[in-house]
Amino acid sequence: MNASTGSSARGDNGRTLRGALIGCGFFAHNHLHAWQGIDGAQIVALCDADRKRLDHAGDEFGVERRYTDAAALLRDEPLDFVDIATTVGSHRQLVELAAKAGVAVICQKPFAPTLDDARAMVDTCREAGVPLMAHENFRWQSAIQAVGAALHDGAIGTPFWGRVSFRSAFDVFSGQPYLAEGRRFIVEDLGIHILDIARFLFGDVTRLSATLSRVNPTINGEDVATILLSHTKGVSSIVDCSYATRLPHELFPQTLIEVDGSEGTLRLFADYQLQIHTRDGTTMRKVVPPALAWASAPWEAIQGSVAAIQRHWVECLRRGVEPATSGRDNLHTLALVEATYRSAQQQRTIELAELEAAFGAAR
Ligand code: NAD
Ligand code: 89V
Repeated sequence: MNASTGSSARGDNGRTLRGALIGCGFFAHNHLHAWQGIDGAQIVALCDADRKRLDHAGDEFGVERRYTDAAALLRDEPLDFVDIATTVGSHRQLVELAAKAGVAVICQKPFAPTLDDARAMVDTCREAGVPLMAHENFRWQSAIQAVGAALHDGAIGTPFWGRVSFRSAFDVFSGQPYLAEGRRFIVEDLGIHILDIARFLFGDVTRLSATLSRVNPTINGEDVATILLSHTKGVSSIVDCSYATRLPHELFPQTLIEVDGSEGTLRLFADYQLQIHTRDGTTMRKVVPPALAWASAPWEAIQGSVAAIQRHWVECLRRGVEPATSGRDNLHTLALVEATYRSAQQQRTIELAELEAAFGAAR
């Protein structure tokens, strides 16, 4: 599909799906580039409350139909789905608008500011019969998918211990100034991805305990988090995140992974080196991000994952199946975020069952 020329490819089993993007800010350009490379879907309209941003994106991607009001967009455009790339404060209102209009929804992370909001969004979409996916893209990175596939194939037997680690000093604040302003920072914005990867690899969580700290004095929220998790499948894992870690070789946005299993070990080292060791020997291979013409350093892995999750969405819509990172699924990741803050604040282990009520009928 090519939005700039108006041409579009069709999926094998149907017409081209008509999508609209709401929120044309910093990250939305990755969504728009990715949509251009996905067969069977086309972004036919854009919406942003900020006219300048709207026109900038519309001109760059050749999308003529433009709205500053999401309600007007949903009233006037015949759509199959909306892709919401605004910041978290507007997510519930926009998801509910789409559900009311009977339009399927993708919603960026953090999916909602609270678990109550998230559950309400999931319930509203379920009642409206509208598919809902959280744009939780990190697990869709090619390196993370390769780790998941190796564990799934039993490459190291049964995992019993893991570590999922993101340590960096990259300046995220210049592109996303709002990240410096919130009372919460690294767990809500970045840890949410790393916790989701831990869930993806090791299964759901029964309890966790966490410590948080702030090293950078110019921001409001925490920028270091260390979380110890017990998973239902018997794995103990550590999720650690930092934006205060100056390394000789800056790794942003790489996630490093260690897994010990009954038959061997798996390591995802820096620069996408995947090592698997068993009694039979050691293998090492590179699991680099896909080469996308529009990718820009150092964001390639994230950009590849944006393309992958949006492709997954189109496949799921066509087949009528729930996306892996559905709104319902994301409640479990959001619960880990909430439990992390609660554990650090109350200096105790949190049983995830304490947050059970938050899942309600959405489970
Ligand atoms: P941004 O502030 O640069 O852009 C948001 C845009 O949404 C703005 O242009 C704003 O005018 C518009 N907007 C806000 N409310 C609106 C409404 N009700 N109707 C219409 N337009 C509205 O933010 P950003 O940095 O692009 O982040 C957007 C989202 O993407 C955030 O939730 C952020 O966490 C997420 N994000 C995800 C990744 C990732 O890898 N998954 C990376 C960066 C950002
Ligand atoms: O993925 C994100 O949500 C981004 C970043 C990678 C910079 O943390 O905010």
